[in-house]
Amino acid sequence: MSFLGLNHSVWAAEIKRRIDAQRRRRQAALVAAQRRREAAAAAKKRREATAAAAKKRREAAAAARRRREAAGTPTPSPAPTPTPTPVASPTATAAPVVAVPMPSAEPAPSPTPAPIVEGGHPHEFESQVDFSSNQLDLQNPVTEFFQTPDRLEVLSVFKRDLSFDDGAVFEMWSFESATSGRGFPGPLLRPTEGEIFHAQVTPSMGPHTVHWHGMEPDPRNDGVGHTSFEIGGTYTYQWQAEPGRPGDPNYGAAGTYFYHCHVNTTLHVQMGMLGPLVIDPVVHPDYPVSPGARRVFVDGPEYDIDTEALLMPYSVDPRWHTLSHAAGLSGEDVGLNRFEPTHFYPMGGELAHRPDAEKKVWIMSSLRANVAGGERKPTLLRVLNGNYLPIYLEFTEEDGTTVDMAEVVSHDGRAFRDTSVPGQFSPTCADAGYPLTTDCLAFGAAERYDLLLRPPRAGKFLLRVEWRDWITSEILSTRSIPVIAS
Ligand SMILES: [Cu+2]
Repeated sequence: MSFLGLNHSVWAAEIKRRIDAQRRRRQAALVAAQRRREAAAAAKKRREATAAAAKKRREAAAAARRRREAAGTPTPSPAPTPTPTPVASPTATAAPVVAVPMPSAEPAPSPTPAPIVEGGHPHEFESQVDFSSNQLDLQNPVTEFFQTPDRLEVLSVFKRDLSFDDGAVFEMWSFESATSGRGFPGPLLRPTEGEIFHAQVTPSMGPHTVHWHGMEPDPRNDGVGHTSFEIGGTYTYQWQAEPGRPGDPNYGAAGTYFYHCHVNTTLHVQMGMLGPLVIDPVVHPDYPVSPGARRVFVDGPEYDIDTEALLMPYSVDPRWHTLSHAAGLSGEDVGLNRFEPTHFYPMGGELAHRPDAEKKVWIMSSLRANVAGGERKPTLLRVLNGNYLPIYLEFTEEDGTTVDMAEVVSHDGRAFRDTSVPGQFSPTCADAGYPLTTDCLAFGAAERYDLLLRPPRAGKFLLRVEWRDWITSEILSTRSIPVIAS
């Protein structure tokens, strides 16, 4: 008897060899797991000892300071901490086209930084590692090097049941601004390049953080709970988006981003703690903007402000929406490795016409797009993958025939340019003669793309959104959004 060309006794010996090998591997894995557990326990002990030592050092330093002060020894008096004035006014949320005056056709210079002012308190941490390891939950951290902001947002956190457009109701946690109301996704934040941006965050039901995904400020202001502090009271995040320079791929931050909480991140983001962040470009004299239009980046294409839209595919695993703030953080298994969504939503709509957030959820039911070659500038669609599944988009006729009508102009805040001649002016791909036009787009969690829509004629098209399984690519859900071209 033979099986796959082997006779029976050889095959039986082979099976025994494989079973033995499997048993040895399993045994080795068990031993390795035990060693890992022991090492983790030892590391935890070391961390606790380090934290206790750091706390003692801080207490000793504070006691010494008090003694010095009591003895009247002159100590350098700390500068008073500037208090930010909340600007809960339209200037904080409206996004005017800001024409930044430029003295010449030279590349846009960064604004002259104001003199550095220390935060008004002694440095308590010996190194970045010390800082990262030993201040996990601070109630009211101090903003170091505090500057006067050009734009200030005031954010807090809410929890409420929200009903979606299929009638499903979920407990959601998200951000609200001074003027936004309590809806989902969080309010649009929209600074311009070069502005000093402040977000004064007071998260109720904390601790939480705000991470500025893709902006890369310094660690204190990056809002990653694991490498800096978590906020229980109030903290003012501070950063400045870098101004772009025409033809230079190495400068500029204009584009589509998002912000999200970075505490127990997997859960908190799914619960709704995210919102869109758009950085608008500075206006360069060589690249003025037409009335009613903006540029995607400093020398990028102009688009129509009125029809500019956001599409943020999102999905819900209802089981996750019954979990508590710190579920899974103490080593218990609450199943955050299993994301099994059953509800799928194309969040978003026209940015200039978002309904009152108290109308709860903001879901794209249709999309207006300006016909290619018409008088109006093209429509810009900003896409942001706000869930954990890969997304596939397709533009089609009503009968399903695909239509090349989306020009991809930038990705994750970076312009697509022709950089084939290093050191020379790098035009956009369209200006270099090869616009990146497509009928489809595939993108993963947290990715952003900026698409200029160029429907070939007036009429109705479809934008199909597919949520796919991240391993098998099986289509889990589909939504078709009418695209009305005029
Ligand atoms: Cu959070």
